[in-house]
Order: sequence, then C-alpha cells, then structure tokens
Amino acid sequence: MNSMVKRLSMIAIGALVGVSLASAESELDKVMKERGLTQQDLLAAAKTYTPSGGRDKYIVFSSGGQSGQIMVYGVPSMRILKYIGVFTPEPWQGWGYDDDTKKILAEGKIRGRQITWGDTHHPALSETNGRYDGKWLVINDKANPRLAVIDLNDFVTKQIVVNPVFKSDHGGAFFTPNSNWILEACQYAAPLDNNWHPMSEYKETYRGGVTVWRFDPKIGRIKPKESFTIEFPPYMQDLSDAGKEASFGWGFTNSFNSEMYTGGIEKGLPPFEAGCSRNDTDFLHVYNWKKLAELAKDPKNVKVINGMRVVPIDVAVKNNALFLIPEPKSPHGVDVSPDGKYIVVCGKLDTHATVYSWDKIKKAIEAKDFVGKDPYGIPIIDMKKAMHCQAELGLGPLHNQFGKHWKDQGEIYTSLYVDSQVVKWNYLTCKVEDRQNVNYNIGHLCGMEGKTEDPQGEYIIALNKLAIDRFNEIGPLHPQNHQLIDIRGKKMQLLYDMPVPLGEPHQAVAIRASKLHPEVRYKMGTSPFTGKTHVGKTLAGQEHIVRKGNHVYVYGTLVRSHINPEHVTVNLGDTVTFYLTNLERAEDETHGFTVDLYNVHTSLEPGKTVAVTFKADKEGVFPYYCTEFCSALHLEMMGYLLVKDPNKHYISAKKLKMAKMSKEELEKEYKKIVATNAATDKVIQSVVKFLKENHYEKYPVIKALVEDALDQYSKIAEQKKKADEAYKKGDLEKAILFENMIWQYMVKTADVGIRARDLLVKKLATPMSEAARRGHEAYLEGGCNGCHVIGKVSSGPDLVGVLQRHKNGEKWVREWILHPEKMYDNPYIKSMTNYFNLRMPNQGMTEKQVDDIIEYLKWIDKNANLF
Ligand code: K7E
Ligand code: CUA
Repeated sequence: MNSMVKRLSMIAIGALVGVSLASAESELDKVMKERGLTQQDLLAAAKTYTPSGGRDKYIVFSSGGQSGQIMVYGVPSMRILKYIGVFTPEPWQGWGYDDDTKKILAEGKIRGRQITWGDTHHPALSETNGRYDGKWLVINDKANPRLAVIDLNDFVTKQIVVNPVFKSDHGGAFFTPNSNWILEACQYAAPLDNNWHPMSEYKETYRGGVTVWRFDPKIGRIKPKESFTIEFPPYMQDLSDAGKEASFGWGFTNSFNSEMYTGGIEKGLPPFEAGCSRNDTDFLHVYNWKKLAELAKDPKNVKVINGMRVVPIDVAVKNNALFLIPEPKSPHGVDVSPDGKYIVVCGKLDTHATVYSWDKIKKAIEAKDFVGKDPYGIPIIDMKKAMHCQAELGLGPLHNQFGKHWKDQGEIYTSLYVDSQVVKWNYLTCKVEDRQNVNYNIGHLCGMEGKTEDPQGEYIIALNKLAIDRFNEIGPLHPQNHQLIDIRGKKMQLLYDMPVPLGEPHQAVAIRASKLHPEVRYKMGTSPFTGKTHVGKTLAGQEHIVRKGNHVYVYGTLVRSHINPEHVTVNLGDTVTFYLTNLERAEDETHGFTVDLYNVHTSLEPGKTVAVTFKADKEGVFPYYCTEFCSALHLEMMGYLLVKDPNKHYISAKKLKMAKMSKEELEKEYKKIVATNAATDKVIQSVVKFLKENHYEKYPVIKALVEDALDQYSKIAEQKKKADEAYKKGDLEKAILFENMIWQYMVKTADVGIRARDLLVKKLATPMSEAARRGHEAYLEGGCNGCHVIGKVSSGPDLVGVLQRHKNGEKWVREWILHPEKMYDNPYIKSMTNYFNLRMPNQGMTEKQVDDIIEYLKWIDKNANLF
C-alpha cells in the first residue's frame, strides 16, 4: 500500500470508528477486503465523507426536471438538503395546499388555466459584478414558458411569471452580470399571438425570440411591465448566455432548425429529426439587448402582443442590434468565458466545440463585414471570420463549465453526451488535456461557480441522464446519476455517484456555502410570500373565532404542544378560514396543520403565519392536528372541527354514567403533581444558576437555547394562577389539569435547558482525549447513566471523585466494573447496596472499555467544578 494513501485513509477511518491507529489498520484492511474496496476508493471516501455534524463547502441548486421543483444538495458530501416546491405542489412544505402558496402557484396560470406540473431546466443564481451574491435563484419551466424566483433568504419560491408570447422556453434563465435583466429564449417556434395559423404559413406566422425580463435585485422580483421580447425567426432557439465584461450588453442564443422544417411524419414526410439537421450549420443569434431595451421604450419600436412589448426583427436589424453567425449543426450549449471575450458553442451532431472571438465578431459588425442576409433580412457574419479556434472533443458535446485557471490556461470542461465523457481542454489553444468517463449520457455539467466571472475549480458534477447498472434495481424507471469529479489534480478523479430520484436534473449551479445567509426564523406573524405581516397574524391570548355571514375565520396559534383553539364548530356549507401563526422562536420548531378530509396542509416554520381556506361541505367530526413530530406531546397537538347541518334535528345520545374519583383521591393526585412540579422546578433552578454563573450569554447558540427555555418557563405563571384559582373554587379536576400543563412547560424548559447546559459544559471543559471520548461512549452504551448522574447522587452514587475515594482508585474501579460480583460481600459495598437498594451489575465491559472509562472519569474529575 502506498504509504501516503495508507496514512491518510487510516486517519480518516480511524477517526470515523474511533479506534487507535494500530487497530484501525487491521480493521481497515478487513473492511476493504469485505467490501472489495481499493485504495482509490478509500481516497475518494476520504475526500467526500463528511463526519456527523460536518458542513459542505458548496451548495448545489439542481433543477428537478419533470418534478417541476428544485433540489438542493451539498458538495463534496452529495447529501440532499432540500426540495424546493416551485411549479408543482409539494405537500411537506404545504406548497399548493394552503391559501398563500396556492396564490403563488396561481401566478403561473397560463391563459386562465392552472398548470400543476413543470419541466424545470436551467437554474440561475443572481450576480453582482458577475459573481454570485447568494440572494436569488431563478428557474425556467420549459413545458409551459414560465420563470420562478426563489428567495435564498428562506429557500422559498416567491414569484412565478408567465411568458405571454412563447409556447415553450428552453434557453432560460440567464442573469446579466448585475442581475438587472434575465434572458429567456423561446424553444419551439409558434405564433406569438396565440391564435391558430396553419403549418403551411410557418415561415410567415411562426416565430421564436428572446424575452429580456427586467429584474429588481433589491426586492427580488421580475417586473413584467418593464420587460420586452426580441422577435426572432422560427429557427427553434435553444440555450443562451448573457455577455459579460468585454461583451456586456449582448446576448447569445443558439438555434437548431435554420431549415425551418415543419415535420409531418404521419403524412409520409421525413420526421423533424431528419429535416432539422439537414444543413451543416445553424445560427448563433447575437443581439444587443442593452440597446434594444432603450429602443423598446419608444412605442414606435414595439408591437404589443398579449401585453408584452415585442421588438420586431426589422427594428432590431435597422438599429444594428441583431446578427447571425453560422454554427455547426444542431448546437446545444453556448457559454461565455468569464472575461466575456470568448463564446464557446457545442454542437450535438458535431464532434467539435467552436470558440468564437468577441473581438472578431465586434470587428465584423463594426466593418459591416457580412456574407449575406437570412430570409428575414438579418445580417450574417462569416463563421470563419468570427471563429477563434475549434476543438475536436468527441461525440455529442453539449455544455461547458470554466475552471479556476481559465485565464492563463483556458481551463474548460465539456460534457460529451454520446461518448459519456467529461473532457478537460483549453479554449484558448483548443487542445484536449484529459478525459473522464461517466455513467452514462451526461447532459449538463456543473462546476463550482463555473459560469461566473470567478470560477472556483475543485469539482465538476456530471449530470447524467442514465444510471443503468449503477444502483440497486427499482423497476424500469431508474434514477438519474450525479457524479462528483475531483478536478484539483492533473487528472480528473471520479469520487461519488448520487442517484437522483426526482426528475431529469438538466442543469445545476453551485455556490460557495459561505455566500448564503438564510434566516433561522421569520419575524413573528410574517407571510413569507409577501415578506410582510400576514393579515391573519395572531399572538398568544388573541386567539378567537369570528363569523362574517357564511364565512368563519379562526385566528389560531400553534406552540408546543397545542393548537389554540381546539374546538371549532361551523355550519354545513360555511367557508372556513384558519389563520395560523407559529408562536415558536426556537430554531427548527416547525409545526404542520391539516384537517381530516379537506385536503389542506401547511408547514409553519417558527414565526410564520398562513391561511387555510376550505368549504365545510361535509357534515361530521373532523380532527385537525399538527403534522410535524414537534415534541413529546406532538400527538396531543390536535383539535376538532365540528360541521353541523343547521337544518337537521339531531337526537342526543344518552350519557354514560362514569365512575368518579372521590374528593380525597383528587386531593391526593393534586398534592402529588404539585410536589412533582416543585421538585422539577428545583432542577430547573439549579440548571439556570449554573448557566448564569458560567456566562451562557457569551455563546450565541447556547444563548438561543436558554432564551427558548426561558420562554417556555415564562408561560408557567399564567397556568399557575389558573390552577390556584380552580383549587380555591374547589374544582380539583381543573386544578390538576392546569398543574399538569405547568409540568409540560417545565419538562420543555428542562429539556432545552439541559441541552444548553451540556453544550456549555463542553465549551468550558478541558477537551476530552480520544480515550476519554470513547470511554464516554462506552459509559452511555453500557447504560451506566441509568443509575449514575455525574455531579449528583441519584439511583447510584455520584461518580465525581470516585477515583479519589478509594485507595489505588483506578485499580479499584477497574476491578469493580469488570467483576462486581467478587466484591458484593465487601462491607463498604454491602452498605452502599443497602442504601441504594440496587446492586452494581456486571455490564460485560472489555478491559479496553474499562481503560477508556477510567480516562473519562479522570476527565470528569478535572472538570469537577462544572458538574
Ligand atoms: Cu442540455 Cu434542457 Cu440544458 Cu438538458 S438541456 S442536457
Ligand atoms: Cu406541533 Cu406536532
């Protein structure tokens, strides 16, 4: 074994299973043999494995393809973190199951029709000066031409915008370098006016184009009224890219049907695929969107179609703002280099990638050096005169990403669909440098910020269309396969396969995690979808139900572990709106809400308010409940909706005679719960004292926990008042229930408080040695904590100082753990056994474990003041 690899893997695996290096070696050899792993595998594992609690350096936003959603995962661990509901309902998040999210989905209605699916293709992250700023994410729906804006403050979709003139879009979304505009190119040409026009008039009445959407990066919204579309010939536009730096102000869009072929296989005509690929070249559209944006302000320069300002081809041509350059047939991806000086085009049916020089294009435009015009009068620039170089890459080149050394070494990576490869080459010299096989049929590839002005290198992810033999079989529909490739060395190294069971993830974009700063909670009563206070905001104590005609409004709250109100009675046929606010401030304390039968669901993250409306059109009793396992009393977090027919005469059932508790029994139960509460409170006070003495407020995470705990605790006073009042009135049943509620709050306080204390102890204590850490684990696994509480006499003696209590302490403890039965007759042990009414059992610990436990006990003694 190569000694470097061996050391590296031993450190990695040694840390993983917590064994010493010497035994890790043999353990590692064993695992390698058992699992058939090579050294290369171990190296890949060490490069991707992320220990529990670890974080990723990059966050990837991948399109969810036909799911209409977005998938979020980390690199290099490839752990999926989230699916974001976008064009498609997503039940967990209540996306499409409450009023507020239904409203966003309804923005995506096309010609009045609600469409509940989408074909997401190209996510784009907002940029400042050509670099990702971590604020907004936009994605297109190819099937139904729409764009959606996702807010990276909470990873939630905030806007859906419909393109009113296209019938499909593919070449979107692409931000301009300061996110002031977004390019969205049409795909399948069709009449812009949405009317019927016969296929025979394709050339006359069918059109493509690029919509240049105005985006306000401050508020993160597309402004349709300030947007416009550039009319293009019906060449089937494909992917696009926005120029930057040198080519700022220009846009580039491919096309694949310069033949303007219209198909007709059923009539005996050759199919689209034959007709569309007849010419050797198609057209790269080069357009000055910046100039056209100014021109479009003058109504004389636009036609308004379906409310969209459209700049006709002749206006664009007259103003020197639209040109064509031939590109090898059936191109697909077009990518502008970080400095904007080169435009790299890949042709699906060509083995080349073609690099165009912006300098040369500009010169040809300025010198009006054209080889002719297309049938629509658009000047055509000579391909040879615009070209920098061509690289022979292999079969089916599709997309490009730039590497860290793009500037001096022309570092670029291209996906080869047919050859199933990632090729590393130099776009300045057009020389191929390395190839990496992937499995199989790669579409896009994703570099780390690989299409910005500041590519990070490090990794490339291959987004493969097929997985065939990669994963366990799950039926004819396979997952797709994302493969992580290390590009830090001279040769690429394949590190990891990740199945994607969501949809076809065409493109993904990766951003440094350090650039994202999402919120932990919403400001109380906020609607995430407007960012403003929700009309239904309800605070504790404000819960109420009002009726306005046939509409019943419930102003409710959720907090561990109850929904207030718990009874809602309405008449059959009423419309019911539940306004719900999650009162929690604690991180991750999400509640959900659903009502039986009514097909509603919502997710309430801390601070959020939502509305849920439905017609109570079925009579009966409908439980509603919290759908997130939010606390130990989550199942109790429920209520009843009672829907009664006002025109019906109900016969009441005879009441069962239940045995009742006597006054004495009630009094006894009451005393018991009061005593329990007093004892629990004592524990809480001791924890609070400890936290205060040790300045918990210096540690933000602990401070947040303590605040959460104290928030729970603050609710006790009111319950206590109610309990005492009930007791005074002689209503013992009620008094017991309120005392029980106090206990609930105490348990929650203690639960969070103890978590805070443990964290604080860890912060303050001297670091544990590896052995002590293992000892602590063995201690917990052996169940020692069942009887011993560190720092306290409980069901067993306190273990603080146990090593000092006995002569030859370590030896004594060692013997005692290994063979307790031998010492049962020792008079000291006998007296202890009598006192605790328990005998130390033999836990079957190994000698090694006992050694470790002794190390742990030593650590305890060193930090005795903390317990
Ligand atoms: Cu190449 Cu839709 Cu970007 Cu798929 S697209 S691969
Ligand atoms: Cu709230 Cu379960």
